Amino acid sequence: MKLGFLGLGIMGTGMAHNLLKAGFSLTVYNRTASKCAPFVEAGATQADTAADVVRASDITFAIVSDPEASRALCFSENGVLDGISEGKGYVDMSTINAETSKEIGEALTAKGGRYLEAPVSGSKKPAADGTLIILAGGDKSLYDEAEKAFEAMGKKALYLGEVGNGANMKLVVNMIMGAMMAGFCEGMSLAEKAGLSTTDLLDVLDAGAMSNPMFRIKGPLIQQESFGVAFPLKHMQKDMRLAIALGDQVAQPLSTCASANESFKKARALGAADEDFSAVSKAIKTS
Ligand code: NA7
Repeated sequence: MKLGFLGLGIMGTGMAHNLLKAGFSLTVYNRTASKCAPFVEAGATQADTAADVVRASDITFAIVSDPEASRALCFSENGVLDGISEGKGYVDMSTINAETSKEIGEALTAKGGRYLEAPVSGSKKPAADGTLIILAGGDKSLYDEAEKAFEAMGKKALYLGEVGNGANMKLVVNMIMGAMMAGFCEGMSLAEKAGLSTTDLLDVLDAGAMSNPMFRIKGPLIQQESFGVAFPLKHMQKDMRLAIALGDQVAQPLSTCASANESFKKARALGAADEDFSAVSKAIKTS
């Protein structure tokens, strides 16, 4: 089976490498073409356009920034829609809203293509380690055919039904994560300002029912204000924004998420958009 991959950012880099490692024949494209070089070195074929990747592949995977990027990749000249034809599969793994996903799916299926949304839970390290959690919605035959590729990229894949369910599940999961991170950073800052040791706080948290890998991994980075970039803050804020819009649609109050979103917006304004989402700490500490 010939696979294609579009979008070689933080996530796409790990995922495409894992497909190559698993022995798949892979054609790659990235808007900034220079990012394809390491993949060509590792055995991939580089294409000039997204349409060329789709033409060369049975199934094409994509993971780009946000709804605007997913739309641009699909609908622009020489985009995915130009390359799609009867039976070909397209799997968009970006975190986007259900409306965008449906719009892309409908356009592709109208030309005989098959569409699956499959956003992933997990950031840079799980992408590199092949331990992502894949949340799929859409064409079941495509899901079944993509299973071996999902196994190379993730530790768990769920088929959640129609297009929109995968997108919405991902927004719910990330909304919880964003609210958790904002609450965690508030606690770290409060402890520090109240004269407590944040190392002691991390010990206490890790010993009890709130123990979790995110606090364990991000805690020391927040202490050192050395955030790195596993999951860009601008993408987290985009997910909070999209989750709040989903809450509006179904009349679900999201007070905690909306409040956390304000901290992420402030962090963007402070210049932390391209830092890790734990850099929301900067906005919280200066409030
Ligand atoms: P990154 O590292 O910011 O990478 C974003 C990728 O999206 C990168 O390949 C970009 O290409 C590509 N991109 C952005 N805008 C466009 C447009 N308009 N057209 C085509 N390609 C585009 O993000 P992550 O890998 O961390 O995250 C990807 C997704 O997973 C995102 O939805 C997260 O929320 C979860 P570039 O290299 O800039 O040319």
